[in-house]
Amino acid sequence: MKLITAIVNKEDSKHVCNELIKAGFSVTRLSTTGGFLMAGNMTLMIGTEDEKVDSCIDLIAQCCKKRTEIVPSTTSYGMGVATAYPLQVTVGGATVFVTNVERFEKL
Ligand code: 2BA
Repeated sequence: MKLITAIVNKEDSKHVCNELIKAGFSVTRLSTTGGFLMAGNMTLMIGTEDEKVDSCIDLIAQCCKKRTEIVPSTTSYGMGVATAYPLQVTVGGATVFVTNVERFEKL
């Protein structure tokens, strides 16, 4: 068995969850915050059989779009002189980790 941990954009999370549930996967949704942008995202935990991992990842890929975010950034020239400029960052579709599950119990 594997645990798939997928970090997805908040805007995609409802759609991706609905599709995963329709396809028979069990999903837990956690509200999380990206360390770089400090913006909210969603982390999905999906426990599934090894042979279903690829179809789960394919489904996530179909539902999650890449987005461009503009974040404010600054460059310092020393002596208290700094310039602010917008920085373009590409986020997603999804960041996915697949880990082995040693033991799975429902008690
Ligand atoms: P954030 O940490 O808020 O990162 C948002 C986007 O900012 C990232 O998109 C990436 O394009 C950029 N970024 C992140 N750290 C950067 C850095 N040190 N320098 C320059 N640009 C940087 P994604 O790669 O698609 O990641 C989306 C979210 O997935 C991340 O939000 C974070 O919550 C999570 N994530 C991504 N890689 C991770 C990892 N290796 N471990 C844990 N969480 C990860």
